[in-house]
Amino acid sequence: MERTLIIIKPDGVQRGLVGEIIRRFEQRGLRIVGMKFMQVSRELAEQHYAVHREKPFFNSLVEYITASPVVVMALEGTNAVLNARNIIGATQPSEAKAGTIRGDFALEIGRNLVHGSDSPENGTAEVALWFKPEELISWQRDVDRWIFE
Ligand code: DAT
Ligand code: MG
Repeated sequence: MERTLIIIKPDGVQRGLVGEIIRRFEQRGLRIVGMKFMQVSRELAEQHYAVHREKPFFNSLVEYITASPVVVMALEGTNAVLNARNIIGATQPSEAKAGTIRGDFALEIGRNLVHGSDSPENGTAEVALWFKPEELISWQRDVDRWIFE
């Protein structure tokens, strides 16, 4: 089943939005297969954002994600990547629709609360970058047959 990596960024943790943010993914039906609270190292941040290395905002992105602890989740489900990104909303919060996490809680692109993988391939790669195999649990929920067809 498709997997996506979700990060509740430092602003989400500092603002006490961890429960609210997890709730939205959980309520939608995505299944948690990994979750941890951690301080991100500069190394990991630079690896995670490697595609943005040449961008003018790269440094502030790394500063932001390493500024304070984050919650990282591996979620699984039908079209997990796309469905999670729809829950998160547009990168630029002023363009994010009401009802999305960014549309409901964020104002600025550099404080946009949540990361979600942008393709199934990156979902797989990012889950592998952030989680050791033994930190991921393959399991079934009793309710799965009422969520997955
Ligand atoms: P997303 O987080 O929606 O996947 P992205 O992968 O294009 O967006 O960029 C990663 C992060 O970099 C994004 O959450 C915020 C920041 N960012 C992107 N474009 C930016 C820009 N033009 N100016 C400042 N920060 C930007
Ligand atoms: Mg992205």
